[in-house]
Formats: sequence, C-alpha cells, structure tokens
Amino acid sequence: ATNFGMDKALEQLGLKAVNHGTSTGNTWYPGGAEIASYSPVDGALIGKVTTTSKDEYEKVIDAAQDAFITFRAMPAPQRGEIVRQFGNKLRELKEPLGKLVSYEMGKSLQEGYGEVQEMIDICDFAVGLSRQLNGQTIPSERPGHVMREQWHSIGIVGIISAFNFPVAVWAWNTALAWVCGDVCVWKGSEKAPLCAVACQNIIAEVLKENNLPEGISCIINGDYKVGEWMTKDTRIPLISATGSTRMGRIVGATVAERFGKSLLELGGNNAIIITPTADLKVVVPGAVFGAVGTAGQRCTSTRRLIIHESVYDKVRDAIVGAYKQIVIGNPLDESNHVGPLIDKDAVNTYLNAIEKAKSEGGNVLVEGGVLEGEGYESGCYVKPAIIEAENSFEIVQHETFAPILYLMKYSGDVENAIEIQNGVAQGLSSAIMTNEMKEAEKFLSFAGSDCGIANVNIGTSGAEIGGAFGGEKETGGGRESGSDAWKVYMRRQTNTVNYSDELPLAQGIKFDL
Ligand code: UN1
Repeated sequence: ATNFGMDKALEQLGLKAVNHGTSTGNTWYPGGAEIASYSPVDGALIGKVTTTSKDEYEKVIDAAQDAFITFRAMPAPQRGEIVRQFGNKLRELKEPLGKLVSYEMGKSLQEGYGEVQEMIDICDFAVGLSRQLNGQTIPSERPGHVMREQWHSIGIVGIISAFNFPVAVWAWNTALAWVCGDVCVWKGSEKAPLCAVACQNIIAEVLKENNLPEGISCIINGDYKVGEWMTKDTRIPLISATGSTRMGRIVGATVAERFGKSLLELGGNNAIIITPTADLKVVVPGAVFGAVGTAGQRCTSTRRLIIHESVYDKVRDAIVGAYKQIVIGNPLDESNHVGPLIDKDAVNTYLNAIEKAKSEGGNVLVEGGVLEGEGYESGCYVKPAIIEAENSFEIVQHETFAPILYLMKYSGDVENAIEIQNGVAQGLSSAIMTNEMKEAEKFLSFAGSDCGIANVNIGTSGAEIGGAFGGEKETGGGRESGSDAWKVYMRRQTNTVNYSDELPLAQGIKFDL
C-alpha cells in the first residue's frame, strides 16, 4: 500500500507487487531473488523486482544479437518513427512516470516531471537526428578517386545507470542508440528498479504495436555482478556507464581490456566562481538550486562556491539567508523544495562528510543534520548544510552525493579563481557569475575551466539535452545526449572508391611490376 495517490500511478505504469526484472521487450523472464524497493519518501515498500540469472542473461543477449540484424536494416528515419511514438507515449505518461521517479528516488515532483521531460526532449532530438546520421566526403589526392566516411550501427549497447536519474539517462542513451540502429540492454539502478520496469513497459508497447522483434530494448536487474557480465562480454561493443568514479574505474578498465568502447559519465565536483560584478539576483537562485536540487544528488550539483573576497560577506549572507527559506519534506508535495536522500547509507555518508569537513578545520555556517518526527519517518531527510572550507581539504576534493555546499574565497584576478576551480580531480560542470566580458571569455578559453560544461551567469546543474553532456578527468571523458554525441553509438568507416582505369597509389608511391 502506498500513499500520495501513488497507487493509480503504479497501475498506469503496469507495475505490480512483484515484477520481473528481465525482459527482451514483450517477453519477461521470471528471474531469481527479489530486490525490494522502499521509498525514501515514507519508507514504504513500493514493490519488488526479480534479478536476472546467468541463463536468462544469455537469452537476453541472444535475442539482442538477433534483433540487431533486423533493426540495422530498417531505414534510420523509420527507426526515428519508433522513437517518435515512444516520445508520444512518454507525453501521455509524464504524470505517473514523473511521480514514480519522485516517489522511488526522492527528488521533488517538479524534478521528476523535469526528468521525464528530458526523455521527451531527447526523443524529439533523436527523431530529427534519424535523418541526419550524415558522413562526409573527403577530397582524394588521387585522380579518379573519391573518399567518404560512413556511420554504421555498432550492435548491442550496454547501459548501466545510477539511481539519481533513474529514467532520463537511459533515454539519452536509447533514443540515440535506436535511431543509430543499435539495440540496448539496460541494467538500471538497484536503488530504483521499478523505474526501469516502468520504462520497459512503455517501450515494449511501442515495439509490439510496430511488430518489431524481441531484443531491441532489454532490461536486466541485479547487483554489480550482473553489470560485470556486460562489461566482460565481447558481444557488447559499447558500454555506457553512469555512476561513481570508483565504479567507472573498474568498468573502464574491464571494457578496455577486451577493446570495447566505453562512454563514462562519472563524478563531478562542480564549482561556481562568483566575481565582484556578479548579479546576486542570478547568483542566489543558481547556487541554491544547484546545491540543494535533487538533494545534492546530481552529477552536476553545485559543491563549491569560489567567491571574490570583496563580495564574500554579501554573497555568503545572501546564500545563508536563502537557505533559511528552504522547505524540506515530502517531495510529492510541490510546496516542498527538498526531498530525502536515496537511503540511509547516503545519510551516513552525508553525516560523515560533515564531520570530516569539521575535523579538517571547516567552519559550519548552516548546520546539517537528520530530520526526525512527523513526515520524516523514513530517516532519509537531511538539512542542506553550508561549510566554509579550503579547496585542499580531502573531503572537499571528494564528491559527496548530498546537499553540502563548501564556500571558499579568492583574491585578485579571475585566474586565481579558475585555478581553484580546476584544482580537483573531477571535471564535469562549472560556472562563472560575472558581468565582465573579459573574465567570462577567460573562463571559457583554453586556459579557463577544464570541465566538459562551462557556463556563464547560470549555475552548474540543469543542462539541456541539445548539448553534449559529460566531462573530463575523473568524470570519465564520455559525452552523451546532444550535439554529435551520437557518433559514439556508431562505427566509423572510411571508404575510398576508384572510378578510373588506373591504380595510382597514395603518397605518390610507384610500384611497377
Ligand atoms: C546527472 O546528474 O546524472 O544537468 C545528470 C543536469 C541534468 C542531468 C544531470 N540535466 O543537472
């Protein structure tokens, strides 16, 4: 039994008390042990999902391999039509799916809907892309020759995703992979297994209505061992993995060992530089939403504010003042700003990080802590904290997936702030707040931010799907979503065609027989 009108949403999404966690589309496999999904919102059991056996995994991969042979032969715009229908189904089910995301993961309902909107947007993007998987022609140095580049489907794409975006990250990958002619096998997060089943139900209906074979969209469920079957599997040419740097290091090495390709989307340690000319009207909402949105559990969450000493007190007071307005509570109630963390382990990690920051000399400006009492029974609701810290603190160098914001000062030129901003191992998202054109351009230049995302006068989180999403250094280097990120889902082929009657060799080489 669930509260907050969730019963209806679960029914609309075809979810039951116990669900199969293994599927090749419209075929579902019974699986073994069950993973129970408890809501961090109220601690209630939402449902259970069975895990995939090795035997079933083999059946899934067989189905995917077979489906690939059919699917890659379908014209790309026709595959785009499938994705268009999928996007329409998502429009119809935005409310229940957004609610499930909010209830199973804990993010605010607005953000749950926002996540489904990202799925819809990437579908639209992919539909257009399905007519633009263009290669280029290249001038040949030889007479009577042409060179060109083609993009071919790659095969099975293995997707490993995290709890924090339990539906959108899958869609960023699948919508592109499908128009590219690939088939997908998805291991969703064990912390949000019902989201994966709900998504599979939606796409399965589209595939059935179009008489498409099993294997185009597959899900598997289980712990890291199930993920390892995929990362070691030479039948899967591309693994797209989103999660911690710790996980990515293992996945990247395993996939590289067998010469597979990996697209890694790992941790961030995102900062906003606040310069003397920064506009507080922009700074405060940007920094606060960045730090407390999704309870600080986005890869793009704002973790550090690097503030010029001349405006430090003013900015600090404004941010601390804004934190007093934050309402923490049931994320399904739209009057609350911040919901719970994903689980009690996350709560402990959050508490430990605050202790660590204090022991390293951090000065707490806004106290953290776990909320108790009515409405907070799940034990997962925490207070967003603000701590004055040094960039060199070990805990500041580390990504803690929780609403903890570190404040630090810089003096002198923007170069000093950029050095602090770049002085971490991660390189996902970054921002500068300034009205000085030269500062903004320096920040965006080759000598500026070293991150995959660099923004001016907007915060670090809330990227649109149209851009390539991802980052450098320990963030893993992968790019997904918009721009030309689709190319990683295809294999590139260079063609040279000779339409002359001679065989001139390249580089002017003569080879007379
Ligand atoms: C993530 O946290 O894994 O830019 C992705 C954002 C979202 C995506 C975050 N569009 O915050």
